[in-house]
Amino acid sequence: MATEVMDVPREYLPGVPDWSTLHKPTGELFSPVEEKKDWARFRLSDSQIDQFTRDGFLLNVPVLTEEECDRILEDYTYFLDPTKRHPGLEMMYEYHSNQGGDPDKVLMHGLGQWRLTKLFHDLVFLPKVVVPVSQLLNPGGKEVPVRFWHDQLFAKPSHHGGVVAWHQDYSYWTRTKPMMHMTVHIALDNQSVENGALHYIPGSHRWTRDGKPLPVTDFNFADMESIHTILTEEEEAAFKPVCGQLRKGEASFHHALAVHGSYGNRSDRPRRATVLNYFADGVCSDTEDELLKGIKIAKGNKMEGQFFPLVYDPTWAA
Ligand SMILES: O=C(O)CCC(=O)C(=O)O
Repeated sequence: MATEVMDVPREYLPGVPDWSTLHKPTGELFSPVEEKKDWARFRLSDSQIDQFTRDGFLLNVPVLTEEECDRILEDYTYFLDPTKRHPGLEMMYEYHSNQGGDPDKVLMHGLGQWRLTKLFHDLVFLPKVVVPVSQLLNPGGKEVPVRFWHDQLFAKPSHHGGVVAWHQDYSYWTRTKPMMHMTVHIALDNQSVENGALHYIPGSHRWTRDGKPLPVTDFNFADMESIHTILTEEEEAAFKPVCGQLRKGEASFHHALAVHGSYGNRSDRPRRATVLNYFADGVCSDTEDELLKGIKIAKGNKMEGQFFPLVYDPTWAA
């Protein structure tokens, strides 16, 4: 991969910028941090870090205002409204208008929206997100430099949202090593039991098989309880879901092995979320195949370059 310095957006098609070519915020969503000392404002407290270490997730961290969510939801229509498709939609790594395929249980799922709009691009660099990720990737230890892996959209329309089956994120990411990954789930609507909030299993970030994550039990996320076919008796006994109940603009941070999932949307309002996935600088490709659509990095080589920007380095705050 060529140079790391990407400070000019390049066009994908005439007039359609590919925002992945810009490795800093545009300023559209938030004002960039100017002074070293200002990064400290975004740090989590020790008790938040302890909670994450104990449970494998941290809930209800405010990262966006309602107004910022509303602006992002306008961009969201490019993915939900067939009359408003964004030019260059094919830059996305994946786009499923209904991942499970059942027309009565719609789940829109996409990856790669950061390449399409300034707001989704800037979200990747949000200090309220990247500083905590740096802290949580090495809780109790030294903060680490953080790179962006990919983003995701999950939307469930009112009354017939599909489920997202219980899973550990790293089960889908073993093509990158070592496991030093983190997920940030941002609610763009208030989440409740009724509208298909994300749920988490406390302590499940310690569930492995010979040092590896649990195997994937459903690639389409559609069979909610399929994970139970592979759990031990002890894991079954500890399987006590906690509902995130995130408010609009709040985030949850979850460990790459934390089991999480969400039920259908029984309410009369949509449930839309945007998700950011990161890893510690130094994580390498473990495959000669594509890592994401059209993107390859030779096995054993560091994940970096256009698609995996450095989003935070603790030395920026030192
Ligand atoms: O939005 C959902 O229901 C699923 C989200 C998810 O799997 C995640 O945030 O990692």
